[in-house]
Amino acid sequence: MLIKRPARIKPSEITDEALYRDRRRFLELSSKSLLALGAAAVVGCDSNEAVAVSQAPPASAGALRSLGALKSSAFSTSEPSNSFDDISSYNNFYEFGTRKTDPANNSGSLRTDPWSIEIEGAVEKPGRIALEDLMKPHALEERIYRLRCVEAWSMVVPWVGIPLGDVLKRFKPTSNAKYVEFTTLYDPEQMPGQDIPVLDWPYVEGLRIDEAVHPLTILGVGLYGKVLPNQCGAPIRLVVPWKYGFKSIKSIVKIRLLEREPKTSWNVAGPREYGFYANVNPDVDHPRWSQNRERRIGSLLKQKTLPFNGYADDVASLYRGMDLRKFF
Ligand SMILES: Nc1nc2c(c(=O)[nH]1)N[C@H]1C(S)=C(S)[C@@H](COP(=O)(O)O)O[C@H]1N2
Ligand SMILES: [Mo]
Repeated sequence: MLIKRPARIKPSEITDEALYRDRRRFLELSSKSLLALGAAAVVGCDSNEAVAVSQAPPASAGALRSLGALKSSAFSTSEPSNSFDDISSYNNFYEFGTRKTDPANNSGSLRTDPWSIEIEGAVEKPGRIALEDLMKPHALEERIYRLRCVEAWSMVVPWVGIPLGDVLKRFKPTSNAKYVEFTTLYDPEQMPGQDIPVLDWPYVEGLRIDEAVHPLTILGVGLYGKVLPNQCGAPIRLVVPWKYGFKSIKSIVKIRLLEREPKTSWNVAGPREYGFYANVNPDVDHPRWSQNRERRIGSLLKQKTLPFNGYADDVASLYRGMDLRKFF
C-alpha cells in the first residue's frame, strides 16, 4: 500500500530512519512526544510569542544578510556543494529538537544579535567580547569543506569563516593552554529542546590546542556568502572538517583554555560510542553501525568514507604515535 507522505520529507530522511536504530534515533522517538507536550503547554498558557516563534518559516538564502568580499582558500574542495536548501533543512541541533527538520522549523526563536563570547581560562587577556569586535580584524574566507556526521551521512558546505587559531592568538594563550573548551548558549526559552534531557545542557565540545590552531579549523559565521541561518549554528560555530560533525559545536558563547581535556557532551552521554577525538575513521566502527561508507545527502549511492574525512595529508601528523582505536 502506498501512503502519501508530506512533500517536505525527503527520501534521504526515510533511508536514514530505516537504516539507523541508534541511540540518537531512540532519543528522537522518545523526545518527539515530549516536545509535542511542551508545545501544547505553551499553547495552554497562552504565550502567543512562543507559538508564533515555533511557526516562523525557515530562512531562505535570499532573506539573509550578505557577507561581502571573501578570500578563497586552497583548503576548499572542488567537489560540488550541497544546495543551500539541503544544508539549511537537514540539521542536527538538538537544542531545537531531534528530528532533522526541527532546527529549521524551531530556531526562529534564537536571538543572535547582540551576541558576545567569553574567553577565559589559560589566557593572558581573558574577557567578554562582542561578536563584531571578535570578527573585525579578520578577513572572511570561503572554505568549502566536507562534513561527515557520525550517523554516516555527509554534505559539502561552502562555509564562510575565520581561522580559529588567528582568533585565539589575540587572547594570548599561556603555556598551560593544552585544550580548548567551547560552550553553546544555554537558554531554554530560546532553545526549547533544552527542556528535554537528551543531553546534559549546555552542549560542550573541545579540541586539543594543536587541533584548535590547525589552519583547517575555523569559526564559521556564514555559508553561501550569507550569514549563517539559525539552524546551522548562528551567529558563530566551530567547523573541524576532519572530525565527526558533533565536534562542530553551534551558537558558541564561551571559549575556555584548559590544561586538562574537557568533558564533552556526546562523550559524556555515550563514552563507548562517541570519543573525545572523533576523527573520521572508516576502520573504527561505531558499536552499532559501520563507519566504512557514507551517504552524501542528495545522492543515491553510498560512497567510501576516507580517513580523516579526506584531510589525512593535512592532519594525520597530529596523531602520530597514537592508537586511533583507543583514542577514537
Ligand atoms: N550546540 C549544538 N551543536 C551541534 C549539534 C547540536 O545538537 N547542538 N549537533 C552536532 C552534529 S551531530 C552535527 S552532524 C553538526 C551538524 O551541523 P549542520 O546541521 O550545520 O549540518 O552540528 C553539530 N553541532
Ligand atoms: Mo552529527
